[in-house]
Amino acid sequence: MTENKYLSSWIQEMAAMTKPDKVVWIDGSEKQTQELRDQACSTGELIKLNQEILPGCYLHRTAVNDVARVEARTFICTRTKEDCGNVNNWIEPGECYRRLTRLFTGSMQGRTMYVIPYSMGIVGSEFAKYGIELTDSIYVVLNMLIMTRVGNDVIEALGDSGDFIKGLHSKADLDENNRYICHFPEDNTIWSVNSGYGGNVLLGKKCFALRIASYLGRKEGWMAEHMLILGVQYPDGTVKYVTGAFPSACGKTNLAMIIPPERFRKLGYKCWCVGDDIAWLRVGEDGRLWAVNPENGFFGVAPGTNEKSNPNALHTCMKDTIFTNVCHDLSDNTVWWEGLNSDPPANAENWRGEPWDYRKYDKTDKVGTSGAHPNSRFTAKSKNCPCLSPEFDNPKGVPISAIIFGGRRAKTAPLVYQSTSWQNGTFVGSIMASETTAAAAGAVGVVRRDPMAMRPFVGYDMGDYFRHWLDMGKVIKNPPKIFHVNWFRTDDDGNFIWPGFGDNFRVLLWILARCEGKVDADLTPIGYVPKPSDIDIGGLDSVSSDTLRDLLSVDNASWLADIENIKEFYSFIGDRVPSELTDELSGLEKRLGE
Ligand code: GTP
Ligand code: SPV
Ligand code: MN
Repeated sequence: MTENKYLSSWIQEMAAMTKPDKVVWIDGSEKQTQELRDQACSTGELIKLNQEILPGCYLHRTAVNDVARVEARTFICTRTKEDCGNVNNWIEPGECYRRLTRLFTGSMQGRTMYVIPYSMGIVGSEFAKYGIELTDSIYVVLNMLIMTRVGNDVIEALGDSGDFIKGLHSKADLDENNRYICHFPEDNTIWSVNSGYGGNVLLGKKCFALRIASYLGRKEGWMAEHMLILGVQYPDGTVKYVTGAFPSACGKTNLAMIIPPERFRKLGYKCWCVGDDIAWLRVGEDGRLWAVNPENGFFGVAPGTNEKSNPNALHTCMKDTIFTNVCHDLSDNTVWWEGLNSDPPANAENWRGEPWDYRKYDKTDKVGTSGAHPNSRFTAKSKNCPCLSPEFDNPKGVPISAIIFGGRRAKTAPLVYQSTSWQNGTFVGSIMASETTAAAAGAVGVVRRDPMAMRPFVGYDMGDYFRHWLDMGKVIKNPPKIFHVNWFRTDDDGNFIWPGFGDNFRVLLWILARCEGKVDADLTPIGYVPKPSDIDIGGLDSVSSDTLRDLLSVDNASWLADIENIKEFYSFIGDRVPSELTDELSGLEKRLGE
């Protein structure tokens, strides 16, 4: 099927180990894709949904113990432990290959091995990178067909080169005690076994486009980041682009598809989505930072998505979509999730496939009682997004004016603030913290430090990663300005104070005005904070000017309390944390104490 000798000998070797009954090449054609969907429906792997209401849509349920990324089972297998760093899990590569070889041996017996040639980025473009994923899961094939650019043209573009990422995945027996998501950055290799869930198995996404790509980016002088890319169009037609790094399930997809409040729409503002999860960033000939979204689809969080919070996402997933672990409405064979509307289906099956009684829903036990799993997802085509940027297919990407970091912080972080320089902005990213969410296995709602929203996704030592950010700052002549936002501040009863979603546009306007030098700000110990009168809250009844003042306030005491935790985190990362950042930390501590 291929004349590329690197490719054919690797596939032979992997097939000799996993022993599939047959090997099938995925060509990206609609005919083959439909045959696979039909086959998956015949075995129950997919459920065909109501094709009149949801054309091209299917439902999939994962195993009950396999519903999120598993960070504890994710490994970066560099030759030396130092290159992996303390934040990542490490297994010596030889030992890891041996351990996983035992698990992969014969794991595809009685199954088909699918060969998926895919591209991250536009096939044939300067910045595209290619991968081959071998998998025994039709669900993985169908998701990769949406999330990446798949087909024979990838094989053609690859030619006789050995420069591709070798991904091997087997569901094996979904044994969670032997689940491994392993990366070998020095070998361009990813091995994933005993899972069938999203980020663990769609190897183009977090495994390649972040973990392996961040490693390559450092080597080659570019950056792979957990960032959305968004264009803001002004009434005069100019478009400014921003990227945003928020931890998993902290609002990237929502911000990426934002619709400005009506008042701004009437004035002629409009927003465009370039990407919702991953950005590859390079320095352009003009000395600015340019961003490309290497993906071709969205693997978005379903719960909370509705006509009001994110109409663009809702419309995107009304056709050609695979839903994973949502609630199945049996009355009309459609889907439902918490936060879709206030009308839960009476005749339904929950994400586990059991009869579901919405009256027993208990907010304190979402996993146990909800219709949809809190980390249930839709896999939908970028092309179906109503606000997809006209630049989506531009292989050069888009020039970035601002980088926005953010997280879920009930207290401490103000609605928005601006760093004072690239170095200070790198520091702001490095001390990011957020309450954990259902996107990864483990406790939810615990504050943890998550630098640049990349804690689970850096393919090498975190200190070296900070150094790479600082180094990049030296070669970007006109660097983006760096900001931090927090949409999640709560009152004493735990309610969000800021309305969020579309109203976040008001903060974006301040951010872009700062980039253009068009608006003043107050310098505080943490950076520049807006003067309350400069955030346009016109038409926003739920936010009084007092509330806004509160949202923008910097409480020195709670920041000082955070300093100890940051110091502990820096020392956990180890001695590769650049001295520029420890200096920034001392500077912050000193300013807070004055
Ligand atoms: P990953 O796909 O896991 O990387 O997540 P993401 O960063 O794309 O998060 P997403 O946009 O899917 O949002 C996750 C959850 O946060 C959803 O339940 C949203 O409804 C909620 N959310 C998003 N934006 C806001 C906001 O501005 N305010 C509030 N209160 N909630 C928000
Ligand atoms: C995330 O967890 O950040 C996601 C979903 O985007 S996954 O693809 O599972 O990583
Ligand atoms: Mn993500």
